[in-house]
Amino acid sequence: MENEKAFFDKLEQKGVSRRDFMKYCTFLTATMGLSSSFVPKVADVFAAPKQRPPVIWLHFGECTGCSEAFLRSQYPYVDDLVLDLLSVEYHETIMAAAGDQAEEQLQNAIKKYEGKFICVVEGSVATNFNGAYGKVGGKTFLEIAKDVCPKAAAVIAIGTCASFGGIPAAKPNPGGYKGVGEAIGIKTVNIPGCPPNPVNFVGTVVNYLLLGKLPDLDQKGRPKFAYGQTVHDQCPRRSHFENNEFVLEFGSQEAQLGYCLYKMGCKGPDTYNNCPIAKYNDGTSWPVQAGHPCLGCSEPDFWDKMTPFYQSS
Ligand code: FSX
Ligand code: SF4
Ligand code: F3S
Repeated sequence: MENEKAFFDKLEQKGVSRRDFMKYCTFLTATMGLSSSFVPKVADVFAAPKQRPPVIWLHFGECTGCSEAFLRSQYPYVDDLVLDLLSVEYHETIMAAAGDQAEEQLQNAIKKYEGKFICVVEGSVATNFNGAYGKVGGKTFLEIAKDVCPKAAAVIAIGTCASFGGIPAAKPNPGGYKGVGEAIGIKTVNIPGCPPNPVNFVGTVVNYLLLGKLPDLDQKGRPKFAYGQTVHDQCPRRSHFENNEFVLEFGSQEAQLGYCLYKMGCKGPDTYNNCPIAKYNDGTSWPVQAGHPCLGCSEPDFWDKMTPFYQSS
C-alpha cells in the first residue's frame, strides 16, 4: 500500500494524474484482449509489482528504431513505468557503461540470472561466413545470440528484423541475415513491425507478469492479441474498399476518414497487425489514417514481398 502511494506520488510529480494512468491501463488491457475487469489487476502490475524480472536486451542488425519507439512510448511516462517494472541489466542504448565495462556487465548478468532472465532481441543475425557480417565488441551477433539466448527463460524478438530478418535480410542479403529464432534454431515470441507498436511489447510483458505466462502465439510466434487480424480487417476505410463505391457525403465521418488506399498499393489485406486500433504517438494516428498506404512492415520478408510499395499487388 505504501509502495502504491509512492508510485502515485511519483506519477503526480511527472504531471500524470491517477486518471491518466488508469486510462492507459484501460487501453493496455483492451489491447491485450482482456475484459475490463482486469484493468485494476493490470494497474497493480505497475503500482504494486510483485517481481521485477531481469532483462538482457541485445542489439544486432537494425536501426534502433524499436528501442526509440519503446522509449518514446505511447504516453511520455510509460517508458519509465516499464523500465521500473523490469530490471534492465544490459541495454546498449540506455546503459551508462561502455566498452569492456559493458561486456563485463553482460557476462555478470548472464551468470547471475541464468534461466531466469528475459532476453529481448532487437535486430537480425548475420549467418553467412560464420556471422562475419555483424559484430559487437569483437564477437559476432551469431556467437552472442548462441551464447545468451539459450540461457534465458524466454526470448522476445522486438521488431521485424529480430522476428523475421527485416530490412537487413532484404535481397541480395550477402550476410545471410535472419531473424534470431531461425538463425539459432530457437522459439521466440515475435513482436514484428518496423518499428513495432510499443504497446504490443508492453502487453506481452504485462501478460507474463499478470498471468505468469507468455500470451498465446500464432504459428509465426506472434501474440494473437495483437496480430490475430489483418490491418485491413480493422481499417476504418474498409467499407469503401469492399463496396468499391466512392460516393462520400461532404462532411460525413466517412469523408473525413478518406478513400481506401488499395489502389495506391496498400498492403493492409496481407498484413497482420493492430495498427488501426492501437495507433501510434499517444493514439494520434497510424499510416492509413495519415493518408499513407500500409507497407506491410510487420510481415516476413516485407521489403522483398511488398515492393513496389505504391503498386497494388
Ligand atoms: Fe528493424 Fe528495430 Fe525496423 Fe528499425 O531496431 S524493425 S529496422 S524500425 O529498429 O529492428
Ligand atoms: Fe484495406 Fe488499406 Fe483500404 Fe484500409 S486502406 S481498407 S487497409 S486496402
Ligand atoms: Fe506497418 Fe502497415 Fe501498421 S506499414 S505500421 S503494419 S499500417
